Amino acid sequence: MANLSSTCDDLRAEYRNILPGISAEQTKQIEAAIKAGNFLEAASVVQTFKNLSGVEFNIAITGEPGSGKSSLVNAIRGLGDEDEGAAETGVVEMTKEPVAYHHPTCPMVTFWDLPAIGTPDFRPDAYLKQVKCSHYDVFIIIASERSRFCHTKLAQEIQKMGKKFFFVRSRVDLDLYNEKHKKSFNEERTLEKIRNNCVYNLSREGMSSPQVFLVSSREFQKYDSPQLQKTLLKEFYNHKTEMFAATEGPRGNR
Ligand SMILES: Nc1nc2c(ncn2[C@@H]2O[C@H](COP(=O)(O)OP(=O)(O)OP(=O)(O)O)[C@@H](O)[C@H]2O)c(=O)[nH]1
Ligand SMILES: [Mg+2]
Repeated sequence: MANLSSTCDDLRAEYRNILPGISAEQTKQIEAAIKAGNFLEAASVVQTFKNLSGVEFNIAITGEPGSGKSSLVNAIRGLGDEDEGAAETGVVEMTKEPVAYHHPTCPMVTFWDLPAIGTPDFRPDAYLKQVKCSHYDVFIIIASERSRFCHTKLAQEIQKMGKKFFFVRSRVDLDLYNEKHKKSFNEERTLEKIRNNCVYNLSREGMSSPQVFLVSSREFQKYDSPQLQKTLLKEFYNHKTEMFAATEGPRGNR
């Protein structure tokens, strides 16, 4: 019991750090939503911040064919793959053009399920132009296997445009399952190995401190999903704050 209030203080301190200005009540709402794996509910709290209801935030999800882009969109929107309004997922190529997904309680945040990079219709050299990359505020690059050159190249191109990317390593539930038969199996160590490998591959190509998240869309509450959601919230918050400064700045100077 004694720890309860200190836990609340820690929680507020953590959120005050990443989302300055939010109240204790809002902190609780955000944390509960993130724990339930409901990013959009958490984002709808941030949405009201600074009264900038018209600020859109566009998150693009990109990666190779079958890497789990649509599954992640569904998981992050709190939907099962067969729920109404869910993105289509499957074992053959599914997503053939950018598709927007939003939510009634948080209409300003849009997830864009992009077609896969590296298919005959979307070759790497023309891909970002084809998917209208300038439209998106941040990118999630998703990879379901060992990092390939294609991912790092994509990350470089996104950085060159002055945009941020987050790297999601998907389907870690399957990686753990595949390693479990080994006598020396240790879940934490396996996850750390995967994480370090992703960071190493991105850093080797010149990206400093890349943000890597290990996620399973099947077990969305586990692994790095809470950190991914908090990072997206922070980006949304910063985006709104920048817009606020841009609209208030000149008037403030008068
Ligand atoms: N076990 C497990 N399977 C996953 C996960 N994410 C995706 N899958 C499965 O992987 C397959 C491909 O997932 P999609 O979400 O359709 O992949 P995508 O990247 O959208 O595919 P395209 O749009 O065709 O490029 C499906 O059978 C999913 O059920 C995960 O985290 N864990
Ligand atoms: Mg898809």
